[in-house]
Amino acid sequence: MIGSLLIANRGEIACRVIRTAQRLGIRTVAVYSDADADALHVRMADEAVHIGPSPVRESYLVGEALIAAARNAGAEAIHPGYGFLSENADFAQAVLDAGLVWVGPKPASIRAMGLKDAAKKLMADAGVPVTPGYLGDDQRPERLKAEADAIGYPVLIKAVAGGGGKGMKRVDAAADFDAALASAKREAAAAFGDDRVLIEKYVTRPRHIEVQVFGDQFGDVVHLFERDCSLQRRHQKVLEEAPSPALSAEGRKKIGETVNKAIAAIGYLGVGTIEFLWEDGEFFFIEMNTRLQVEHPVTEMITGVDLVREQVRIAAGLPLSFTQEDIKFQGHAIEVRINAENSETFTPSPGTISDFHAPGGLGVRLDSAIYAGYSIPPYYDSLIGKLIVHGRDREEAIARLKRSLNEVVVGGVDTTIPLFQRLLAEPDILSGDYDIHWLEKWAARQKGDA
Ligand code: MV4
Repeated sequence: MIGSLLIANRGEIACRVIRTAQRLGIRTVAVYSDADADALHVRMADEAVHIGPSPVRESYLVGEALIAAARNAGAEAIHPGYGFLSENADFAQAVLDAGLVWVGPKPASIRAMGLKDAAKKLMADAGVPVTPGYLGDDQRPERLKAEADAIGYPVLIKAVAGGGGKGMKRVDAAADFDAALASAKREAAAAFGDDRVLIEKYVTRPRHIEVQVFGDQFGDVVHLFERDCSLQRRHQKVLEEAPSPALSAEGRKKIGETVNKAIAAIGYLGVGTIEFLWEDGEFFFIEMNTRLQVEHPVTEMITGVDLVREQVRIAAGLPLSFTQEDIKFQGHAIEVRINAENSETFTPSPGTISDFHAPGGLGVRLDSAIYAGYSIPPYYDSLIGKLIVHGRDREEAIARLKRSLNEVVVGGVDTTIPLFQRLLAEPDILSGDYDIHWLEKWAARQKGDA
């Protein structure tokens, strides 16, 4: 088992990883930038190493500084958290080359899933349904146009090196294709240094369903059911829940069997999330994330599995703690992301937390890294914390969420708490009847009504 772990991240996810590591008796080493000298993750860890100035490019994104910090502190493993370098194959390789344990998938898997055409091909070959389209072997504009015409409009042009909504262009008619292709390639070259694109049939009103998966060194694969992440705005998830209110038991069984087949086929190691579009009972692979995700706690709450403990065990070469047959889920969990933002305009609201009170009670969890007197630095994302609730069913989870939102106190900055209080009065949210466009339409209506 790993004896010491450096957490190459900050904020609530660093605190969350430290909690599990300390419970397992692992010595924890935090890293911090100038702005994070007084941050909670620094206080919680057994040790802390300063890695540089506040801007991420001079601290949390500097792989060499993170590896040097691990060496100097005698940490034998590195956990990347999410974001930052968590899906950077070169960093993962550098960690391994430095003789350290990488708590994450193999660099080759990170690389393979980073290119959307290769990922789609791998999945299609493993029998996973993928969105109909053209993978772009031939990038000549006339070929891409001909393929788009054959697929039928609307289509999506997607950057091969893109992801998470970056590098996507919807085209509604043939006449618009050439201009859209030119700008998609320009943007992809600028953003990713790779202007290759693929073409897909546009799925008009899907839900975003993602399945948590695990693979160990012995080829065992299990899934931990799905999360519904459809409530999002500009590709920023706002509310996530598990299980999805849209999936029937047979739908859940079907998608679970599909992902286990896929993960076995690609020889996946570690924790991963496979993202699908779900529409009218059909699902299509869109991309795979090779990191622990922000919303992982809803899966933990319905399965009782500590995903970070499993990550650490897999990285230490131990087998998974359970088989697929062992895994059942109980009840329903919902997460809301509490950001230091104005809940009407979604604009960041940095500042000092003047007052803070965390909600409690059965089935209530707040993963946060703030405290009264803490100043939210402007260099990083505005996430204050994730409020996660669990109930025996969705209704009980919603009742707990409503009450917890009334209990939590964050003074001194605007937060998205009022947004969730408004959303939980909406019939579509209470019934779970929403797709990926619902929130943006609702927010536009709110503005229109204002
Ligand atoms: C799509 C799609 C519709 N049709 N692909 C957005 C980011 C990445 N996860 C893929 N995404 C989409 N791909 C086809 N063929 C709609 C989206 C999409 C989306 C997907 C999931 C969650 C939120 C989304 C918001 C906008 C667009």
